[in-house]
Amino acid sequence: MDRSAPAELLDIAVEVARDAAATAYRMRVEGVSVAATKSTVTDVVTAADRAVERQVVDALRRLRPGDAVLGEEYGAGETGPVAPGGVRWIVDPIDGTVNYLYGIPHCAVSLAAEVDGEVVAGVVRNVSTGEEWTATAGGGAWRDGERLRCSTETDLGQALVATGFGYDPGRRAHQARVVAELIPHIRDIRRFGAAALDLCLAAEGRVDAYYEKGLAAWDQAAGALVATEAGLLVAGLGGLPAGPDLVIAAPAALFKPLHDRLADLDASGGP
Ligand code: LIP
Repeated sequence: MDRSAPAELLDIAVEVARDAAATAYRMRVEGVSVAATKSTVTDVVTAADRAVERQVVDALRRLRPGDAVLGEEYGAGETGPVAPGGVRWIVDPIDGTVNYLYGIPHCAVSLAAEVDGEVVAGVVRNVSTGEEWTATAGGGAWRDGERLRCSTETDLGQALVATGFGYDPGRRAHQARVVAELIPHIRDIRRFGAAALDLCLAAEGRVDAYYEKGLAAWDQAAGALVATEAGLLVAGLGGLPAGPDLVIAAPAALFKPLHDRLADLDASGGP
């Protein structure tokens, strides 16, 4: 089998993510505290974020020497650039770190494999519940062996929409204004706190749609593939791909009405 075949890469991603989630779980039980802050005083990193990413990078080095790795905590510095046709792994060791710190069971290890800029395999594993979402490009989205299909909701006014807020107070204020203007036009908002899991919940219709500004590649790479393979449209505003400006994930019937509302509300704007 081609060593870079999506199925082969997924097997490795799942093996590595399961071990990583077990480490994160054990370290939570042993007690966790803030090790440092990053972009703002509320943007925290714990010793577990670092230890888990270290473990993932070491495992990938062992299993896939020569592949590149981009991680939230150590960036791309550990393995250097990726060669054409090569594989780059994108890892968020603990997505939903604030939830992890507070003991809220909504945080996950997210690991994706990308080839020539396209994510071809991904896994998101909830550290607390053990729920595991997987997908390969063209191979569908799955949770614990069940094939996933997204919501069939067609009326934005009936849609349950998940979203999130950044760590910068000015950005949060802008995002809160967008929510305040959007909420009369939808069923309700949910703020769970981990983009990778939020995209997976949207993938299986536990919410009808999701959007967020300010996500990094590691927050959304694996979850966006799961969402896409479950039938959601995942993109930004104005035909742009999903990215830091905005990620919108919605079924085809809801995408345009949600997109247009968010565009009117300048959801990709602000700090
Ligand atoms: C989190 C995202 C979440 C967002 C938070 C934060 P982290 O990532 O998953 O969607 O609302 O502000 O960015 O920092 O826990 O890896």
